[in-house]
Amino acid sequence: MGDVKVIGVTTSLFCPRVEWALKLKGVEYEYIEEVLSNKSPTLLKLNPVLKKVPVLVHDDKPIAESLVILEYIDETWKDNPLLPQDPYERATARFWAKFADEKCVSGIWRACKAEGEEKEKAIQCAQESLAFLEKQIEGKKYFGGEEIGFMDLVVGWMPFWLDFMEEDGDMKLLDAQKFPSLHEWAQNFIQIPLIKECLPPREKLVNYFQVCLSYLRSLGNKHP
Ligand SMILES: N[C@@H](CCC(=O)N[C@@H](CS)C(=O)NCC(=O)O)C(=O)O
Repeated sequence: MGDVKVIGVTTSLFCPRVEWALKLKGVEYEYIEEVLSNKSPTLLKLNPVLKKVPVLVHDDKPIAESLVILEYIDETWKDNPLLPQDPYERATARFWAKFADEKCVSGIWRACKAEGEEKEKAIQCAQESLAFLEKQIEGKKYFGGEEIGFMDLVVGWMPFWLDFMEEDGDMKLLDAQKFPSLHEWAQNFIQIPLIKECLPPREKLVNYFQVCLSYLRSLGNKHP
């Protein structure tokens, strides 16, 4: 198994997916909390290119970018596979994971940040992305079928973090009427004990996005 460490921050949407994957595989690891306002020499050494969390360190070898980390974990520890075996299904799962991180995360942030006239348009745009996820989960327990897989971990932040984003961003995105299957998946996902174990205490996220939004709004159009 070797020595496994995860460098993360509690408030990050991208870090728990790494911990969930390790837990699903039964891999023991040490979690090290980073302070992004004053990045540690360790983080700068382990991820000198992007300087972001999460970073996985396996036997002193660092791996950055959460989707890359998930694939590394899946290839290294074979129990409870995250990606399907069939190459086409694997490619499809990767496509949707990339879509969720690139389109949904940024669309939701944009809707959160938008004010005035732009708000409705940004909400509609974010919901168009969620509609694709709704189609993917329709009629299924998990995105990959009967077991938790790659895509569940990738969008696994939604059931918890989105609540706070909706509140601080003064909007409703994951509407149970519009997205019944995604909403049901979210309700169920968050009840799984292994998933709950890696969620931050609620008080850590209260007003967290409000502070992020004030900062992002102060940047104006410099932030996507
Ligand atoms: N694409 C990256 C995104 C990671 C990311 O944005 N991490 C944030 C925390 S949520 C970070 O480290 N930000 C520090 C910075 O941008 O300087 C991944 O999937 O790992």
